Amino acid sequence: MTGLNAALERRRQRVEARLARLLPSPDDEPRLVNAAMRYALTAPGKRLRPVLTLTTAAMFGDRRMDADAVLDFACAVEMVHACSLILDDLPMMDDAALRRGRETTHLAFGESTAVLAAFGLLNRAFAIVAERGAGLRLDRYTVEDLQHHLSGAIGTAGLIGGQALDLEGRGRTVDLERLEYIHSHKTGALFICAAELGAMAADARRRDLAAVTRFAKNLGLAFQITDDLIDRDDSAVTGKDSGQDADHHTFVTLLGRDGARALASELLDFAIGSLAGLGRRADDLRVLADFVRHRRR
Ligand code: GRG
Repeated sequence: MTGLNAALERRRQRVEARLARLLPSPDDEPRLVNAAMRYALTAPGKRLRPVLTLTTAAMFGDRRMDADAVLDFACAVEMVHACSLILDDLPMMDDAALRRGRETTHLAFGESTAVLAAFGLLNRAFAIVAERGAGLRLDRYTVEDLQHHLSGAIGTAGLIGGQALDLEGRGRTVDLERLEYIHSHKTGALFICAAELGAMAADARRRDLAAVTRFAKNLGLAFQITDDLIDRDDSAVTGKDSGQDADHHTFVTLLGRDGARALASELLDFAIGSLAGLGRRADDLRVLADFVRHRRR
């Protein structure tokens, strides 16, 4: 993918090659749900969140690190993301027709199968963290810490909470503070979790973990703002319906395009600033921040 350096691109490809292998076979029952899980998960996404997991792990991991387990954690994060996309696209939520350049999962498989596939992916993600976490040899964290971070990121203090307030705010006036709250939860929480899982799986020092958390918090919010900026772009490039945000407040409707771009840029500068104590080890994170700054899809 353009904008990633060779190391990041390699990580993206490792995720791409692994994802489908972690799912139940499409030949096994329930075939339709298994097929829908595969359809949603393997659709051509950017894989930014799992790349973030692999990158923070690479920054802190030594020879003892279980690289295969970390890859599976990264894929588990992508499963949670794919689950959230299926649910977000449903008629009772965003009612979207196009995602990642394809029909949304509920249009391809029907709503009930799509909902079951979403929960199938979520459940699989937790199973992977439990299975793979059991083999980690960490001094500073436990497998329960990893599970706790993941469930916290998804719950009412994370994606679910952000989505709930987003839906509540439709058709109403939402101020900037509220919008930041919504998106730092709806979108930001999984970026934070992705970065933290990698750092924890590499047994990073608490101080380094805190720097990574600050980086991911700012990156996640900036990512959402750039998402709002490209919402009206050509769906042939973005792979999703354009103008999907037309009926609700976004950073662009509140700040204008220039204001939104300036805020995204400021957040990305903060994100990069959080890495000051990590030196050259954090260079790949700096590249990821620049990828978000310039992305068109
Ligand atoms: C139970 C996991 C779970 C969630 C329930 C539906 C919901 C609560 C939350 C919705 C979260 C959501 C879909 C936020 C939007 C985040 C966003 C900007 C998505 C687009 O991400 P990209 O551009 O997509 O990384 P690709 O396709 O490249 O992966």
